[in-house]
Amino acid sequence: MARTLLICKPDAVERGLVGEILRRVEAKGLRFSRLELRTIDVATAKTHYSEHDGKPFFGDLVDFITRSPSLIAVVEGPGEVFAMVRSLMGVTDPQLAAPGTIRGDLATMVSENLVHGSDSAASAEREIGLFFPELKS
Ligand code: 3AN
Repeated sequence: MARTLLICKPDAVERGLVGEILRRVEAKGLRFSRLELRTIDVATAKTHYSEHDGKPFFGDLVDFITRSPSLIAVVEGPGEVFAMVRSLMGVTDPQLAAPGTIRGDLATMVSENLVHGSDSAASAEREIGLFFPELKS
């Protein structure tokens, strides 16, 4: 069984869409081994988004992800579970995301695109270790 990290970001919690998002992941056949509602602190947010450090939207991104609680999930499933979660999410920009995906159906702006999912098996392990140090492999 493989695992990946999924974050329902502050906009998802504020808009009351956590149930809808988790329902889609669960209906696919994936399972949650950890679910935690937590306001992400600034240091963790900066580490998590370090690949975007220096880009014009970095400050806004950190402000956004730390503004209110997120629902942080460890998702388990067979094979490339990170890729299954990413395909349920749709592409980064909700204006381009296909209907049927979380972002395609439920969001309109790249700055408030509801969810984060690890983009590789290696990123998944790194991110699970960042948010849940006790689960480090
Ligand atoms: P994804 O979340 O699909 O993995 P990344 O890692 O490229 O996408 O981007 C992380 C987050 O940064 C996005 N979810 C989005 O909120 C924000 N972001 C990415 N590109 C832009 C952009 N051009 N303008 C504003 N925010 C952006």
